[in-house]
Amino acid sequence: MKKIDVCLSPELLHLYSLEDQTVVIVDILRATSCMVTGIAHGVESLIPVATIEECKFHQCNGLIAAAEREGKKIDGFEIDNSPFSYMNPELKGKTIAMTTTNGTLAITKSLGAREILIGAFLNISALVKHLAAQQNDVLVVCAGWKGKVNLEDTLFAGALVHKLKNHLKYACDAPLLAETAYLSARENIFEYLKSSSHFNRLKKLNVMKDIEFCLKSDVYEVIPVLKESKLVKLELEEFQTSRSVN
Ligand code: 3SL
Repeated sequence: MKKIDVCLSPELLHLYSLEDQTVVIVDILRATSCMVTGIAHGVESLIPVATIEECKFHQCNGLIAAAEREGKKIDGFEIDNSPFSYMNPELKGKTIAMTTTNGTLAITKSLGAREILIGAFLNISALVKHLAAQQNDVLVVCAGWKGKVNLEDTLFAGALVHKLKNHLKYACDAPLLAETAYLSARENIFEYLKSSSHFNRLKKLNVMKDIEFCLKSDVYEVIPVLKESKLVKLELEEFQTSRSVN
């Protein structure tokens, strides 16, 4: 049976071997929720980069650029880190360079993986179908906050582990821990997160509607996948293989 593991912070990635794994990057509030939303609304591709300088470089070469630090848009860039900004019809067919505090960094730190997928509550069922059908072990990489563990990414990892229970066995205690947290939170994840750090950071920035949206399940069926440094929509044939199994 294939295995599932959870890396609770990118700082722990050195403990995992990535090369045979399908890695799912998770930054529920809000980077991976933005990525799923953008691709679902017709953005052609997203180039995730770790630094503001790299993002600026792409912008100077003609791309639209999204840059966030501490939850706020950086001056001089076009897009902030709200999923609603990625619904803009003007972004259809465009490639966007993107840097965020933790989400894009988690992607660049996972680059040795066999496959990199983007996960959020917004696309969780599509992801479960795909992961159940594909052949690799799965590693869920939680973006956390500046190297520390956060609750919302852990809860999502736990949801994924729980929904894949019949297909993947736990590689260590982290999946069990995440699943236990999810099972105690699942009746009302919004309430459960009220005392968490990033919830309160974003509350101060008056983006409660972003939090509410990012916690919705199955709004979209798309799965962004990293291909040649760009996040694009997972092709229909690849996705259909997984859907026929379930
Ligand atoms: O850390 C990140 O990558 C961001 O998602 C943080 S925020 O939600 O924009 O504050």
